[in-house]
Order: sequence, then C-alpha cells, then structure tokens
Amino acid sequence: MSESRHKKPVLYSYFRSSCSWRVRTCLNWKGIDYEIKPVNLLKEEQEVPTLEIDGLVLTQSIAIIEYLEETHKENPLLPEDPGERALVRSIVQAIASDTQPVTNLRVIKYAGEDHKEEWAKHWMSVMFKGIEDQLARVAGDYCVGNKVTLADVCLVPQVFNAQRVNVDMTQFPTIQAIADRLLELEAFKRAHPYRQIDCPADLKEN
Ligand SMILES: N[C@@H](CCC(=O)N[C@@H](CS)C(=O)NCC(=O)O)C(=O)O
Repeated sequence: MSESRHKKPVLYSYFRSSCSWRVRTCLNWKGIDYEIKPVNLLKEEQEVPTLEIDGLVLTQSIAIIEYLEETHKENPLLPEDPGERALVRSIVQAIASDTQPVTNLRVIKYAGEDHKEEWAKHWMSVMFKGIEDQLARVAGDYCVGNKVTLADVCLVPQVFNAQRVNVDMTQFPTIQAIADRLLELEAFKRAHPYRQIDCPADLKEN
C-alpha cells in the first residue's frame, strides 16, 4: 500500500456549504478520520468541496461520496437492490443536479442582492414539490425505506438551505420529518454547519 493511503484525508470545506456538508456526513457515517481545511466562500473564488485522499485530489461531492462508498464498504449508503439504488440516485439527482445548482451562491448573486433570496426560495419550493411527491411513495423512516442512504446525506443540507430562505416547509411534511429524524443521528449532527471549526462564534454549537 502506498504511503499516501495512510495519510489522513483532508477536506476543503465551508461550514455552510451544502455540498461540503454531504461529504462531511459521509466521512462521519463511515467512521473515516479526516482533517478540515476551511475555505471562506464569501472571500475566496473557489468551489468546495475538494477531498485529498489516497494520493488523489477529488472534486464534486457525489463523485467523492461514490469513491468513499467503493473504497470503504462499512456502513453502505447505496442499497444492494438495483431498484432501490435507482430510487436513491433519483433523489440524489433531484437535489444535487436539479436543486442545488440553481440556488448556488454564484447563481443567486447573479440574480441581484434584492432578488437572490426570492430566487432561491422559488426554485427550492418548485423542486421540493417533486421530491415530496416521490418521498411520499418510497420513504420509510428515511428517504428510501428504513435505511440511511446517499439520498438522506443530500437531503439534510438542502432542507437547511431552504429554511434559511424561508421556504414554507409545512408544504413538505415528509421531507421535514425525515430531515428531523436524520439530525438525531450522530454522523449528521457532527456534520452540521454550526459544529464546524469555521463557524462564526455567534452561531456555533457544541
Ligand atoms: N456539483 C458540485 C457543486 C459544488 C458547489 O456548488 N459548491 C458550492 C458550495 S455548496 C460552492 O462552492 N459555491 C461557491 C460559489 O458559488 O461561488 C458538488 O456537488 O460538489
């Protein structure tokens, strides 16, 4: 095994970045010890997350998580059953491909200071409607059945983002209930923005 496999992975992360939060949750869920190097998205022109691991520099949260899934078999985040896998990936894409990109910082900034919150609120509400309908069909305790999956890892940060722009979450009771349940789990709690080293003191929780 090369020396790089023994090095602690380094995650470039911003406390409030939903994509960094996905990777933090996955690392915690799989019990992988890692170091965080904070990147302040409000000051720096850099996209997060990036994970340095096993001599690789990986970007794109879902690609990173799939790498971790394939190299760390413990606590799997993708079901064995191909049909369930497809359901998980469908929710993942609804969040990671359809929802987060249109509400990303650089995109909402372009909408202008006076419109950015309304823009994000609108698109998250539209996308959550579809996700709520899908969850009503396939959810159990979590997004797909009763096991935590990659869909759950993506859901929690997106709900946090929606709450920040005052999306009316009473329209999405299934989404909200699942997110609340997930935030009871240690791996999700520890990944929360307010528990991160780069969280400002006035927001910080232990
Ligand atoms: N598809 C990428 C998206 C990465 C992304 O949008 N990151 C956000 C934070 S969640 C970012 O760095 N935004 C900076 C900006 O918009 O300037 C992923 O899943 O990692």
